[in-house]
Amino acid sequence: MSSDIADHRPWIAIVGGFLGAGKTTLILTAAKELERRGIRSAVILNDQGNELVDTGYATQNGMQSGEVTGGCFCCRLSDLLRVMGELSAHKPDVIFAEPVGSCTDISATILHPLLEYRDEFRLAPFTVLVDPERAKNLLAVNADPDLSFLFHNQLQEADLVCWTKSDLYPDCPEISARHVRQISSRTGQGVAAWLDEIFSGNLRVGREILDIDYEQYARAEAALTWLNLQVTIEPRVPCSPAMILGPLLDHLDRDFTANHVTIVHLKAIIDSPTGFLKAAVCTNGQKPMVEGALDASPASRHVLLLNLRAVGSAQRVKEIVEVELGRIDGKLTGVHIDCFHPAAPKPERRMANAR
Ligand SMILES: Nc1nc2c(ncn2[C@@H]2O[C@H](COP(=O)(O)OP(=O)(O)O)[C@@H](O)[C@H]2O)c(=O)[nH]1
Ligand SMILES: [Mg+2]
Repeated sequence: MSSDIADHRPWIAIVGGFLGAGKTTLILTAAKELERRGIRSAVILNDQGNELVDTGYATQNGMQSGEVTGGCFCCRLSDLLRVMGELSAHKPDVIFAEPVGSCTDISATILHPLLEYRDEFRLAPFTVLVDPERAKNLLAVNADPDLSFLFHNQLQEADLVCWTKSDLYPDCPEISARHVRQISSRTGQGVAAWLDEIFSGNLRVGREILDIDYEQYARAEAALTWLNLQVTIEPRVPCSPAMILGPLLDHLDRDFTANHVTIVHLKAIIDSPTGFLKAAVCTNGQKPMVEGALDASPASRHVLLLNLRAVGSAQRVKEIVEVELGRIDGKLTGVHIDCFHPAAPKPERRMANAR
């Protein structure tokens, strides 16, 4: 980290990468590492919809957070600047920002516009995280063309690429990125070194500006379905959060697979007076990765947030979720489901000629 103690401008560190790559997990792990060094951080989460599992998770981890919702950072640049300003009031040294996992063209629409605010903020190089297993699928010749388009563009504009989940995948496919690292948020491998590198000032910020076809970009994003759900559940018989979340995720996975809906990232967080639980899968048939109080005592009230990103029809996805909610044995209140295909990206600003 810069040793210039007279410089009070917070760092803005944008951590991108495909859905489920490990962005939120890395940001929370990095924040803990920075805290150990006496460095204060905050995070800005971003989504096309409201009711974000990531924000719930960041808050559960005690992290100061802000949100830009209803569109990606590039389409909501003024909101991003406003939230950066709001968080700055708490005097963080670092503000991490996590763009939507299907988003690309970040260099032209976010990094270069933000560089104009260098009097207020220091911009770190743009890190793009890559899950090696996802990369293997999306680099294959028979990959889904829409997902593969988004993935390739994300890789191309990275200032720094980090392979994630090295505890699970010690080997990574060959790619042509200039700066590559390997990290695991689970074991901490590479996290401190990554932080040292992005705050060293040695890497150029926004090195690559994409030459991207916005019609193809819009089609690729619209092939995805987004579902954000919030509901309060009062089970007929008090039960633990795991007893609600486990069967619900199992049934959703089974129904999506039977209906040819491809899960890209399904994550849920359930908050109960006896504890909270988070579970996520990044593909159909995957055993959920679970964090939190698996052994929490039974409770009579649970608040569930669920975010799904999938390939398939929004209407079908919503029907399946509604059927599975109806199977929960208890009273459901405050049900709010937002389900849609993302709208075409329309950046507030695009600096195509910045170099
Ligand atoms: N084993 C392992 N799992 C990880 C690691 N980082 C993230 N994950 C899991 O990968 C899933 C997606 O992570 P998340 O941070 O939500 O991805 P995002 O969509 O890019 O923000 C979650 O279930 C995480 O627990 C890691 O380093 N090792
Ligand atoms: Mg996330």
